[in-house]
Amino acid sequence: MALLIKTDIDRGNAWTEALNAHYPELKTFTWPYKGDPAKIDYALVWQPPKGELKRYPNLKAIFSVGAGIDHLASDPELPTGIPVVRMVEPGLTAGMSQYVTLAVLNHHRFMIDYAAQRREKVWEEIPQIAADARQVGMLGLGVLGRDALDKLKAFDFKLAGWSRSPKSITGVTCFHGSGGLDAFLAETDILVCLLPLTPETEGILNSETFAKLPAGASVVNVGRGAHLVEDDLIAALDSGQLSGATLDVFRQEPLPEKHPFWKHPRIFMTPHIASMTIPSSAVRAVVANIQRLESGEALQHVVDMKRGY
Ligand code: NDP
Ligand code: OXD
Repeated sequence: MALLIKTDIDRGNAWTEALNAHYPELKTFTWPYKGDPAKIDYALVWQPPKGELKRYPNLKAIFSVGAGIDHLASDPELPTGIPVVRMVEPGLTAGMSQYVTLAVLNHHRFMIDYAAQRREKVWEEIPQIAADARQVGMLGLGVLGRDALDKLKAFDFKLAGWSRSPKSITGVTCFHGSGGLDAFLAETDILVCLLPLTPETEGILNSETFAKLPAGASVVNVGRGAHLVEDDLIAALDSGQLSGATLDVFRQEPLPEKHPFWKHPRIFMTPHIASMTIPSSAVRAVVANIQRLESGEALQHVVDMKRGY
């Protein structure tokens, strides 16, 4: 049994070491692979070159190193009929909840304004707003969105969420479908995007969406860069409809040197690090799934490729 590893976010041989330690019977190879493609049973990949995976005729499953699988869905030659498994692992979930909490508190406590004041050497207090007077609205109530909301409960924010199918979550006002979006946005002061990128969700953070938020709301995009219409964000920030944005993901990564986001005073940015899969914890999810498949059980977290997530 052999597994091919292709990941840009591996540090050293972390995946190889973790897999060898947890599953010595599994042979591991790192990409680029020069051996016989027919000998590869599993692929564990992040952003493989388009057309790469079709080279392996005996693949039994494709594991995404990340939670998002848009890097696979966008491959026009992705082999069909082979299960694609997204990453669900405690380290990735914990990292995302940390980042979302940090970003929400940054906006709630006016840190973008204080950073501007600091640049101008201005010493001025901005009146504090009680957390229970603000609503945090989560676009996406999946593994990551739900955990982040759960962690935010500690701060007393009003919490709301929006998903495709109806949900009932204690302490969270739930909305769903296109019919529920406007009511969700109308009360949301800090909007967080944790949606997968699909044809339905692309461009969802646009001027129409921003106009439906209360004036002065802020936006946190940790989903994918293509969820955001970039010019619409700049217009909404410059008009004051939005007071700030935290962006971790971008249409083009790395963000081009001349991109206006770099210098925008009301944008806080990070280079797609909101959360990272940690091989030493994620290895258990991959190994358990391979063992399931090998013993004839159903795989967990298989993506519905028609739905796109
Ligand atoms: P899940 O698949 O668990 O959850 C997706 C959620 O989005 C579900 O609640 C789903 O609704 C909802 N959704 C999907 N399509 C629609 C739609 N058309 N309308 C309304 N709701 C919709 O994903 P995860 O929580 O694991 O991950 C979410 C995304 O976060 C990833 O796809 C990835 O893009 C991003 N991510 C970013 C990282 C970073 O470092 N910046 C790290 C990890 C992930 P329903 O429940 O009804 O199906
Ligand atoms: C992911 C990511 O999808 O890191 O896991 O973006």
